[in-house]
Amino acid sequence: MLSKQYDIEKEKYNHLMALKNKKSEFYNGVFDRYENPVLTSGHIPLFWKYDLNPATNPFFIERLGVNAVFNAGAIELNGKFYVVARVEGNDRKSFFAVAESANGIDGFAFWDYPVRLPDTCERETNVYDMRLTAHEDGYIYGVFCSESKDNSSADLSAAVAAAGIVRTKDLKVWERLDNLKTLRSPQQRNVVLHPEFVGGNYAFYTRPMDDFIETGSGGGIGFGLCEDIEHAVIDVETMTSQRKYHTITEAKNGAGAVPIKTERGWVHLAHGVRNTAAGLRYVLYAFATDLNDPAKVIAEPSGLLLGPLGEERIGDVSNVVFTNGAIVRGNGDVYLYYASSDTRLHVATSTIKRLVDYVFNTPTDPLRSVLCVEQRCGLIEKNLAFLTAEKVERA
Ligand code: M1P
Repeated sequence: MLSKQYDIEKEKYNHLMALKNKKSEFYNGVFDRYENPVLTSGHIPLFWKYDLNPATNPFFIERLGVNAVFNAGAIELNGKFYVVARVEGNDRKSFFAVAESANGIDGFAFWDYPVRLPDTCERETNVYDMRLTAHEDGYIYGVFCSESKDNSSADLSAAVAAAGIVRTKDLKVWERLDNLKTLRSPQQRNVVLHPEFVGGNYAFYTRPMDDFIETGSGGGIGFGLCEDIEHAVIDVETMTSQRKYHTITEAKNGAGAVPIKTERGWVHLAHGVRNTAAGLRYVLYAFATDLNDPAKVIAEPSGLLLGPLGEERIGDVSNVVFTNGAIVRGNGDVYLYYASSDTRLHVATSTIKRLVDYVFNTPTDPLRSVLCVEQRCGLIEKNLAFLTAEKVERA
């Protein structure tokens, strides 16, 4: 017979699953935030964590706990919203799990089993942050970080990050392809496959790194082409969105969701990292690239688009928001899935029209305080004149 505690824990789980999400009071005109996260460790089915048989688990002890559910790739299939979340066990190893929802803002339920990735890389210790690209070749590709121990270093924590590639048609059967090789960059993380062929080639956004943590000479988000997706090799990586001194991308940046195609250009939602006395701060930002040349930046709004707010600031790695997935519906609605502080997953909703307005009409960063003041004074002057004129009209 099931333990009484099972009923208590099941009740808590059911309550969480039934929670309706509401827009929060946050306003910036670009996107809406929601009161509740869409996925947390509490959304993990009990049968993933407990041995439910009292004969082998008399104290109803959690045998395989889950620490966090966060960074998720996202895709719409047959009208339903799917995320492939990063689930981190209490053992610190991450894996992927599919959760689905009818409306994209609440009711996300995990499938019975996590994703069983084909085990083709013997040294791979950890996998995380899958970006899902519905490519024009007909496959859904999952590009993720494949992490292995760096045996060439005496440092126990030294690791090597590479981009693993899988493909599927249904999120159930996954075919593993060769990891991406970038001939000029020793490490890669935050790699995203572009959804269309570029000059007949597969195109990747990369993030060249000298080291596992530091990007070093890696100047920002790279872009490279390869002919063969099954054995993907990139030689030259050109720079798209570059890191800049005293901006939100100073320490590093990385591609996030798959770029969104709009009439004006590809809209990119990425993350930028700066260093502070309290550690690294991760925020989301946006930029646009040319429709015919997806590496060429054509609009760069100043500063952050979405930063950690309230409880989002706190977690396993505090002061972090991170995205690796968005869903764009046929009607132009955008569902941006972002995680906070490497702990839980949220949604923010917007529309293509609003994102395009934000990306193309937000002033760029003039990069110096004195110029930022001028920029702001220009806005104030314009508004005060407008308010004066309005008053006259209303009188
Ligand atoms: O801990 C914050 C994020 O750190 C990494 O991002 P980046 O490679 O840009 O530093 C990733 O490991 C990501 O999963 C994590 O959320």
